[in-house]
Parts: sequence; C-alpha cells; structure tokens
Amino acid sequence: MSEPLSEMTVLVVGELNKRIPARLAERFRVVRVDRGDPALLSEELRAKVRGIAAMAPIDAALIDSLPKLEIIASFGVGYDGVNARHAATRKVMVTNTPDVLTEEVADTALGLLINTVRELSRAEDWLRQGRWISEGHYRLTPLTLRGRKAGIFGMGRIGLAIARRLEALGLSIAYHNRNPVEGLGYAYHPTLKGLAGAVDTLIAVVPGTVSTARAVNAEVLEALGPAGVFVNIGRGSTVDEQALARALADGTIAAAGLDVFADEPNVPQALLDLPNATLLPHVGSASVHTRDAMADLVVDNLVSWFAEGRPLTAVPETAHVKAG
Ligand code: NAP
Ligand code: 8YV
Repeated sequence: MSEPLSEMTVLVVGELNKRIPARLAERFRVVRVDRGDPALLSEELRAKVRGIAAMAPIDAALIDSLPKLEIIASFGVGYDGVNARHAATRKVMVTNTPDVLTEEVADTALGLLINTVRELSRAEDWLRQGRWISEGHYRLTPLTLRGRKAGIFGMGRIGLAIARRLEALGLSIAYHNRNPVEGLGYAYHPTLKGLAGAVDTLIAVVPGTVSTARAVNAEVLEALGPAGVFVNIGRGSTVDEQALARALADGTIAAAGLDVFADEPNVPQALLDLPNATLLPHVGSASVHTRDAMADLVVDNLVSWFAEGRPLTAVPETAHVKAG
C-alpha cells in the first residue's frame, strides 16, 4: 500500500520563497537543508526522501544518494542548476515554473531596455544629488528607442511576450532560435551573428545550456555595431562577459542592460566600472505576486505528482517519466 501524503518526506533545499515550506508542511513531512549536499543528511533520512523542492543546484550525487526520490520541483522556469538528464536516467521527474512568470519578466526586460537607452536611473540620481538645482537639466540622452530594430535571441514564451511589447512601442522585430516558430510573422535568422548584424538592439532570453554557453561573444557584439544595445534577461552564462565589457569600453557597442550574470551574485568589476552598463540583481520575476505564483506551482507539482501520479509542468528531459 502506498504511503499517505502526510508520511512522505519532502526535502526543501536552500532558501526558498516562504510559501513553499509553509504549504508543503500542510501536506507532507518537510525536512530542510542549506544546500544539496548528501553529507548534510543522515543515511536514515536519505532513505526516506521522496521529493525535493529547490532553487539551489541539484546534482547527480544528490540524486544518486536518495534511493526513493521520485520528483524534483525546481523554483524558476530556467532549471540549469538541476541535472535533469541524470534525473531522467534515474526515472526521477523534474518540474519547473513556466508561464506564471512570463509577463512579469517581459515587463522587467522592457524596463531594463528603456532604462539602458534613456538613462532613467542616472537621471534620478542627478535629481536626488541636487544637481538639477546646482547644474541644471540632466543631459539629453545620446540613445533613443525611436527607429530601433529589435532582435530577440530566444523567441520562446518570454521572448514572444517581449516582442509583443516592443511591437506596441513601434520597433521592428526579428529573432533567432534553433528552429523558426511556425506561423510567426517576425523575420527569422538562422544564426545569432546574422540576427545581430540585421538589428541594433539585441535581447537575449535563452536558457543556460551547453548550446547557449557564451553564445553572445566578440563576433556577435561586433556585428551588432556601434549604435548597438544589448539586453540580457535570460542567463549570464550565455554571454562572454569579458568580451562584452571590452565592447562597451571601446565603443564596439553603445550600451548594455543586464539582469543576469555568469557567477551571481558576483558581477565582474569590468562591468561595474562602465557607465554605459545598466545592471540589475536578477529581478526579472521578483514581485511578490509572481514569486507567489511560482511558489504555488512548485507545491502544486509535488501535490499533483503524489496525489494524482502526474506533474503539472514537467521539463522536456523528464516528460516521459511515469509515477510508480
Ligand atoms: P522557452 O519558452 O523554453 O524559450 C526558450 C527559447 O530559447 C526557445 O524559443 C528556444 O527555441 C530558444 N533556444 C534554446 N536554445 C537555443 C539555442 N541553442 N540557440 C538558439 N535559441 C535557443 O523559455 P522561457 O520561458 O521563454 O524562458 C527563457 C529563459 O529565460 C529561462 O530558461 C531562464 O533561463 C530565463 N529567465 C530569466 C528570468 C530572470 O529573472 N532574469 C526569469 C525567467 C526566465 P529553439 O528550441 O527553437 O532553439
Ligand atoms: C528566478 C529565473 O528568480 O525563472 C527563472 O529562470 O531566473 C527567475 O525567475 C530564479 O529562478 C530564482 O532565483
């Protein structure tokens, strides 16, 4: 006979939205650990864990140390921290939190783009420092959104929501994915360099994978050109940050707006030193509204898996994994 939900052990790994442990505790036995290190769990506990809720990295060693593990519910649509391929080989389900954050992240991308081009944070600093009174008007911004041609690297859920917003602002839209999106009217470019060469505003919103690692490199930035603006709302690993800092410093491109970095929360000094880089601390989805919706989806995936034998939002690598 299968264990009642209240007897099942779910491991909460690392700091998570408070709603997750609170809601899980109403249904399951919850155990918390600071990070996904098997050495932090006794052998007796490792033998009991059936599910994981996490935002922290979950690697093959942790998965292999939990013989009864069935599901890893990851917080975030990007699940680059979870070894989903290994989970699939162990018939462990992995879920993420798509859709519920799409519009929020697209809003943030637009805010970041406008701030990068129109220098809104710097203009506010000018006011707060009393310089409007002592020195007069803030400078006219050399850059504008008017007449810009946008290129989206990653025309998925969030990429499309960004494109719709940019269209409303009057920008032309083109994109690069590995495959064209059927029925989508925007211009498709089969290479990222080709896309960068055809636009002056490149917005990256691709997952952090082996195939996207450092894809935005010196060559792509060169193709984007001296009026170029680069925005990254996807993953820092998709950018060669050294090449980006050089391109911003020597005028290869005009400006960049970055919400994500390769080694968060550490931001390279070369980027911090640049006046033409707008830098945000990974806040794409960071409203109470959206983080609560993501937290609920993490919990609902675990409940659905254990109560109904199916996940709500499986990642593609484990879509075939069956319960029991
Ligand atoms: P999605 O719907 O899966 O879209 C991803 C897109 O990237 C797809 O169109 C895919 O098209 C394209 N892609 C993947 N690999 C590629 C490659 N090697 N070359 C070219 N295109 C590639 O995902 P989403 O929901 O839009 O989320 C996208 C990413 O945004 C997440 O994975 C996450 O890393 C990031 N994100 C960041 C924040 C934040 O707070 N900053 C918040 C949410 C999400 P093809 O498969 O045809 O290539
Ligand atoms: C989250 C994200 O903030 O969903 C994603 O992929 O990057 C963000 O929404 C992140 O996963 C947790 O910090």
